[in-house]
Amino acid sequence: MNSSHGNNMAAHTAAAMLRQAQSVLITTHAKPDGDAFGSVLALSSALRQMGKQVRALLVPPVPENFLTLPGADTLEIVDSHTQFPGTLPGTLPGTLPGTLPGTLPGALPGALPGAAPHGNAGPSPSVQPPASPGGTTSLPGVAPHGNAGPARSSGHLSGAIDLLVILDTCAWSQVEALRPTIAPHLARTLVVDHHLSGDIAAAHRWIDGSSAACAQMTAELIELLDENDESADTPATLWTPTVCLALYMGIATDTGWFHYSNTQPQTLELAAQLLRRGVDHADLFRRLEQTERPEKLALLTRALNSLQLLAANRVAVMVLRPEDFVATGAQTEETERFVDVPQMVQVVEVVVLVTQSPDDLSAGRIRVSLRSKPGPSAVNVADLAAQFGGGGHARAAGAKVKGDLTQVLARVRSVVSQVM
Ligand SMILES: [Mn+2]
Repeated sequence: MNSSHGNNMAAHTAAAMLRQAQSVLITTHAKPDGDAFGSVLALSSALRQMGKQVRALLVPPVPENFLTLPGADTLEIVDSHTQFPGTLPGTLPGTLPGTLPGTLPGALPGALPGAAPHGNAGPSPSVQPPASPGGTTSLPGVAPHGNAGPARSSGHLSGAIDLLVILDTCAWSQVEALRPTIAPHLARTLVVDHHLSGDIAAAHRWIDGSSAACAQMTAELIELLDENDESADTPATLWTPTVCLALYMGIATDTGWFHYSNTQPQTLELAAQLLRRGVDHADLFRRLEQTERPEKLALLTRALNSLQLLAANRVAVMVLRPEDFVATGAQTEETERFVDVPQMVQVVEVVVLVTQSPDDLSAGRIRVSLRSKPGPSAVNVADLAAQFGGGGHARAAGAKVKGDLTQVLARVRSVVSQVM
């Protein structure tokens, strides 16, 4: 890990930055998973509760079932086919901790009408954005998603953005669509992440590789913001049903509903706290985990038919080809969790899924997903993924590889068998 990408602050410093910012842009990695989505939803919702102006941007694809969660209609989905402006309008308040320049190069002259005054470190009353006739968004390339009603409070930022927040990733490859928007503003960008590898040289980085989920870190921030929110007349103001459900979504999905090795005492303590605050665990499970289409089951059948056991049955390799997607009508993203299935076999230590959907084919890539079981002889699949130009966690990693499917498959078999 490069020193310019590791942790450089504590939770309370990150919370102080959030507290001082009046308008915040929050995003996460493309194709947000439950942790990314839950973290963005929880933090954006909590900051709005504090009266801040917030835009929360998601880079698609975003699973449809996520969009049924309360508060999801405040999030904006970026149109990745539209070019973003290289800079964000507005001026810097100059009140954030650290050394920030007074004015952004390339910023539009002056703040737009309705911009909140800055320099006030305390909580401010909710700033009403100026009316936007007939439109809900002012940033090109962003549209509110259509199936959960119009975005309520997003897209109305008055023009000045104090702080950019990137959650659950520190890698440019995962926020490529927003790179032109973010890159000029790294001096006022805060990364909150539980992945150790990354290359976004944001000035402010709270990175905790020991945390089970970004949502667990987000909960710590919300706890600190809640404690310090002098505007709160009752305790737990920020712990609304929307915030609690979103945080629970994040920690539950990133821990495989609390069965992965990353599950910590703190994770379960947070889960207990969120249940006490009213989260309906069974309802959330059904919303998130029991909404698949029959086409996915047909694709899983094909994946399992392709399964080969190598290295004395300790390695399971599955492959999905473009024709498997065509024959079943399944979508690229419907391979989610397939790689977990062969782990039900006792002797299987490592599972690899090599996928090339029609989308992958036209993008000229092959996706390699790797999983390993915990234990004294656990294989670090992040190291294996690195051999294919990818990365991830020790137990769950992946890579996108250029080349011919047959050749990549042969190389995967060889690399994985060698470490067993
Ligand atoms: Mn995560």
